[in-house]
Amino acid sequence: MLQAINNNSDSITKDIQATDARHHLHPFTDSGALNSAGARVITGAEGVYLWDSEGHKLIDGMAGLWCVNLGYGRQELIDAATKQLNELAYYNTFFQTTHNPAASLAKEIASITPGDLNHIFFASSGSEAIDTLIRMVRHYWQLKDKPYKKILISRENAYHGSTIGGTSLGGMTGMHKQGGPLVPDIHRIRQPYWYGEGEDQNEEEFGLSCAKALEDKILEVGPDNVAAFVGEPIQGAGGVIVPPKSYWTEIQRICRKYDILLAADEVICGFGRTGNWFGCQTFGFQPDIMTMAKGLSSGYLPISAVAVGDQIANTLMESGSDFNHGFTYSGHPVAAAVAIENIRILKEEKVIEYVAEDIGPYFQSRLRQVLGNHPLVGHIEGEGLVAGMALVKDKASKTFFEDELDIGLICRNFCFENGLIMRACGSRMVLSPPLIITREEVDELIEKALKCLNLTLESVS
Ligand code: PXG
Repeated sequence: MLQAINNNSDSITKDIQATDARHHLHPFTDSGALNSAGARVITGAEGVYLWDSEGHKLIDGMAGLWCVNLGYGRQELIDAATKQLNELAYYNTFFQTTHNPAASLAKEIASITPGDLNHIFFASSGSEAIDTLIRMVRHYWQLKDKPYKKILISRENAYHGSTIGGTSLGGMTGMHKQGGPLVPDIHRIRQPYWYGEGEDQNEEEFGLSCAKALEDKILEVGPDNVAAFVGEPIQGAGGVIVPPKSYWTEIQRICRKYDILLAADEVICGFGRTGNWFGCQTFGFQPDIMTMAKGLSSGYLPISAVAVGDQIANTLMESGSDFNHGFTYSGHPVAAAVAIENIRILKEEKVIEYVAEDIGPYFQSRLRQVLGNHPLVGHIEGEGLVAGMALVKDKASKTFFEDELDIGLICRNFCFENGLIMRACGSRMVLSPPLIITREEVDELIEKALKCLNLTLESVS
């Protein structure tokens, strides 16, 4: 009987893989290589666990793709979507129309964002939110009669999505090489990666010198030409790079000094990931505009938003003209209804407080206790429930592995084989589990990570 079930699941897996290989092009993937290996087929999920078609159970150390903040299978989110689908499955927010989910979600977001980010523009993905931000800040300066202020400054190794705007704003060289030319008038400065690039400076000095790179860049291109600086409070896809404490407040000071808008890309850091509603609160700065996505709906439906401060929004509203920008699904009622319910649960269950006071500190300290002394782990950094680990060849001399070895990929493959999803960003391993993870589940996750680091070490020794 068991044999029959296994044979059956084997053939179902093979069928899905074959169909996938024939017709499905995967994101950020070498499709030829994947098609010959066959994709893993995910079939179900509950809480912090996933199951695949071969019956393997995996603990999801990445909350999907940094987004399933409330974990899988939350009935309230499913019910919110079902109810809204029955009432009004779709209507747009163009042409002088609105609906309760879009209006109510805008109010909710305005109530949790810091400062005067009181006006919300909706889209469906982080990339669309970033493209909206690029167009909106440039348009803002045009309305202010300063059309020459159009340069955006971001950082090397930043990730801001993969539309042409997101790719251009981001600092991923592998992406820049494909599908260009990129959007003009975007400049990048160095990233605040102290462990990898800080050399002899102490952390706080290094933070200030990375912020100084912004001032140098502004002076190089001319302050009158710069529209905005954009950054992730913690770089996510870049490998979870946590800036020194001195960094963001100095960046803010420089932006204010030169009349440059400060934009936070909160697509990963938003909605509790770092122990506050937004990453900018963890680092003590106030953006003029911010993007959010992922955790806004815990990934249950695609929705993103740009929260716009009074200064920019009032200029748009007083311009007497249309902002010619928007998407069919801007403010989609079903996605908005799920996001409203998601925020309600985050508030009612005090999930942000749980990350800040309980599970975040537990996760960070267990990571360091259990993995900190591992010979492969050069450094661990993180805040709340997000962390990155640098894998190194030699800890004492801080020697990194050769890129060709792809140590991160070796480790990630051991993780998959051993029931753990841990992402590799180059040679950095990153974790970003659902915010509802328990202490026991954190222990399990870190035990599995230790086992996989040991296997990785054995395989390269
Ligand atoms: N900004 C940031 C900071 C992000 O992390 C985006 C924008 C774009 O969001 P969309 O929804 O358009 O994907 C992101 C997305 C990875 C990975 O491999 C990270 C993201 C997306 C896909 C893969 O870590 N972040």
